[in-house]
Amino acid sequence: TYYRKDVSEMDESIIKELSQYVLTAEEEKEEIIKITEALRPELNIDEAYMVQEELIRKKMEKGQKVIGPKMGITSEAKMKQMNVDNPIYGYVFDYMVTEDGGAVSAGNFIHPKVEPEIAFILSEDLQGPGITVDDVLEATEFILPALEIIDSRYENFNFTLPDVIADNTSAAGAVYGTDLTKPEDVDLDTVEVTLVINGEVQDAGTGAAILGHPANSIARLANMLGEKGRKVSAGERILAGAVTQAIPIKPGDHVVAKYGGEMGEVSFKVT
Ligand code: 0L1
Ligand code: MG
Repeated sequence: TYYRKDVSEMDESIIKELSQYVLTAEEEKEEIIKITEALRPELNIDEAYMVQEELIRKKMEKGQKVIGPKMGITSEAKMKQMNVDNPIYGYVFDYMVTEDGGAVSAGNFIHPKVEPEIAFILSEDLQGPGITVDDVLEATEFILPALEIIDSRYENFNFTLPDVIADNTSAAGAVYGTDLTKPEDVDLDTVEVTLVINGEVQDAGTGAAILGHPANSIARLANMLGEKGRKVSAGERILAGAVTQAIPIKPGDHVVAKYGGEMGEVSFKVT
């Protein structure tokens, strides 16, 4: 039955039902009312990650492959807006990825928005607790530009923290740049990133917008996953978080994120 407070008692059938609820919305591109309004008001964060895990399992069962984890709600502004202190994580899958400079079809989404991110590739696995910024930088093989497309499955991006965790943190698309930079060759907290759509600057920020330093976001991820006996793996592309606000995109848009510090740029077109 619904309305159980104890996480360990959340029925397996409810986890399955809630994960199918968000999966169907993604597949049919039909927005849904948030879980905490439509189905389970008391959904908490632990339960929400159980729903996300089941969603990930369902995708893998279909043959879809994880490219890497992503961190969400990593900016001061977003945390304040949602009244939370902790970032969240989800996973980017192969079917979400478009090559740098390629075309993304708006018809694949409900109400997509784009945000420029900083991505990491590690040369060794990291598992918390106790992972620090220095540990992350030491384990980092490359830093790369990335654009993330977020597309909450919920009406008007209207959700609570557990809702968005269950919805795989709105993960919907990713474009990774091809310019790989060594971590010692860029100041990740001061590096400037500008989001340009159709030649017009939409917003700009520095790496510090991501939890003070992008490597701090990866450390938080390794520590959160460590609590579950999981880790961040070498070779995965990891999205650390957004440098600016997310901007809605539509057919005809040409989206470019330009990075300082010789990190290069990354772009895509919307059709
Ligand atoms: O990647 C993100 O920061 C998005 C997390 C989910 C919040 C949203 O959909 O706005
Ligand atoms: Mg993001």
